[in-house]
Amino acid sequence: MSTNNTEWTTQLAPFQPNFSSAAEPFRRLMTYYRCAIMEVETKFRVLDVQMSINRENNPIESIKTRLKSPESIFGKLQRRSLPLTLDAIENNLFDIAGVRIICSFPEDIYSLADALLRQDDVTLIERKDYIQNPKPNGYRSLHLIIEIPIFLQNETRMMKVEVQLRTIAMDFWASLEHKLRYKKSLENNEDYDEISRQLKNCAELSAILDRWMENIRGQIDGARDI
Ligand code: 0O2
Repeated sequence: MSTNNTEWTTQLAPFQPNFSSAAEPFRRLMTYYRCAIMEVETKFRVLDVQMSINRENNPIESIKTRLKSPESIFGKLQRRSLPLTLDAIENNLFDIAGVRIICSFPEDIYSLADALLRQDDVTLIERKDYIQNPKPNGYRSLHLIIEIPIFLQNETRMMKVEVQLRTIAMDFWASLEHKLRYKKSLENNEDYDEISRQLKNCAELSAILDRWMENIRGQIDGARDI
């Protein structure tokens, strides 16, 4: 077994409590991801303040962040038949650090994403536009996997972060759909197809709402410019 395997196996305190004293490398890696989350959150907070100077409101409604739990990391590695090593985590799981940006309007999503990706120290690894191309169930959001440097005491480390950008309506739908999907009784429910159809209808309604609200903003901005 490689050193990394040993490190990883012993990371998982919930699964291997006897080895918890060797959890340090895993904890250190998680701390780096936490630092990366802070860096990305700050970048968005700066953009929010700067973009609000030229208009009368802020493009960002709220920011949520999360660090993937050891149980989820372990489960994802197993599902993908990947070795239980720190290298496997860093090289294959790009959603350990997650930053979710909730915007007022769809066009704010693209303005913010473009502004972020123009920054010298941000590298785009992957972009999935589920707003232009919603998932079959109706899910909408813009997903970016980016790589950014974190500046530590004696080194600079490149870290990957998943950024999800959504409107309030997209977030409202995704949060409820997530809760309903994980209800244990749902999968075997004979109404599953009907429930899925209704959820998709709700997603379409939320998209209409987004476009409508954006039109209203356009009208208000137009009236102000006259
Ligand atoms: P959590 O707890 O939010 O982190 P991958 O995760 O990379 O193996 P995939 O499908 O390639 O799988 O990733 P993708 O499409 O970028 O989506 C990953 C994340 O987007 C999910 O993370 C959710 O946060 C969100 N998401 C994607 N599809 C849906 C959906 O249909 N409904 C809802 N509510 N959220 C979705 P996690 O790890 O599943 O959950």
